[in-house]
Amino acid sequence: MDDRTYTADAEPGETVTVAGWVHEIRDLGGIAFLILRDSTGKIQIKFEKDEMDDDLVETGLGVHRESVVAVTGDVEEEPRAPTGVEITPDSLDVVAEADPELPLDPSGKVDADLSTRLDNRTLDLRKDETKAIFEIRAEVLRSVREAFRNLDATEINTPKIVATGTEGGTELFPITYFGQEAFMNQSPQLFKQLMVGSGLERVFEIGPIFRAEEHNTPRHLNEATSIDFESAFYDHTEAMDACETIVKAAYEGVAENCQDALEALDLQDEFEAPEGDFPRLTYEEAIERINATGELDEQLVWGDDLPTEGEHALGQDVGEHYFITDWPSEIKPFYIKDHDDDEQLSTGFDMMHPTMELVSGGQREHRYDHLVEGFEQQGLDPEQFDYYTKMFKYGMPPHAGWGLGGERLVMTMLGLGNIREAVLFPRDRQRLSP
Ligand code: AMO
Repeated sequence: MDDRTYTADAEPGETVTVAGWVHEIRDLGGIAFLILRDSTGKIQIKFEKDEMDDDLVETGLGVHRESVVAVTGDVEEEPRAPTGVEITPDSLDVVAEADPELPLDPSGKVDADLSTRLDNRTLDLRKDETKAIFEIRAEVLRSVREAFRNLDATEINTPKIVATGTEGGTELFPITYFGQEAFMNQSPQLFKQLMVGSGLERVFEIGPIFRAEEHNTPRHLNEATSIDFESAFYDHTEAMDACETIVKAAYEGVAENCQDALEALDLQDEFEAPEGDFPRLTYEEAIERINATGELDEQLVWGDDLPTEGEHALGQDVGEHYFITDWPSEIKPFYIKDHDDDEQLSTGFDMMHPTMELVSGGQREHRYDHLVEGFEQQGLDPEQFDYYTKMFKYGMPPHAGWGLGGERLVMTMLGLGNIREAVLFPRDRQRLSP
């Protein structure tokens, strides 16, 4: 049973047992301090060498940094201690001794490169700044879930082992499934669409997506967390409204509930939840504005996908979250619906942070004949997707939705230089373990 007192709860006048990691030992001669750290903070343990049991002093001051210890003693007020209180120990147990050779320094005094940190995440997460990222990530997911519930969306979980891909054939991870070829799912796209025709109507999912892309960049992962939304009877503009609501809710949750974590990252002054409506630019306006910046060597023409430098130039120009709407149909996937009055133009949209794309979405093609035609045009065999298309024959309402990259949301919110900072154990070209 965990009957210890958290360091943050130790009050003067009490006798407590605290337990945690040895953060630091400061030996000043006649007096020495052991700084003990737990998930709530740090507390000073005082050793007055001449007045205390020799064994206790020897054990307490001889223990290696990052060992786990349990200390019982009286809590006293001490204005000079970092937290204003200290403990005079009656007993100290070394619960788990740490090797003196640490692969990285959790006190943060010695910097470690990202690769060393990722190889030793347990130690890395003893640092306040690293821990703060994951506390904020958890709050993002919590507040997003709450905001989805406020939109009357039901949380779903869909298979990650699938028979076919949806987001382009080259980015699939094949696996063997009882002697049959299968794949890790790239997106819950088709499953979430099937749910809008069910009695659930409006759904969301937070789960892993797998992309076998070759990119080894600071903003791509091979396993990412997708925050997906889909709603019956929504068009693309209503889906964009929902997207804005969810992203703002994530920021607001962090602003309200993560002050300590923001301080650990030194972001308490600059962190701001976006206000006002996100501007909505058409694709055509976007390429005109990118061309006008003069940042690209070659001018973009209608039908081009936006290169990364183009996204950056436009992001700097716009300076806040924004949408790009009305993309050319030919560069959006088969499931995105075209505008009724112009087949060249799709209802697909992207939502952008000034530095990168966060979301793709759109209204979906819900008419059976058009959908099957779309598969054929993209060179996909509609037969293979029969489980999906056939449900469009039994009453599939118009619908729209989107997918938001969870790690990109955290990365852009905190200004992290590398998406891997926002993942406990990232999967990329080099990393399959830990
Ligand atoms: P898309 O492929 O654009 O759309 O993915 C949606 C969002 O997911 C994030 N994302 C990634 N993040 C990190 N590493 C990756 N390799 C990666 N790939 C994607 C991005 C991206 O904007 N089915 C559609 C969504 C929909 O229409 O509902 C889809 O998957 O932030």
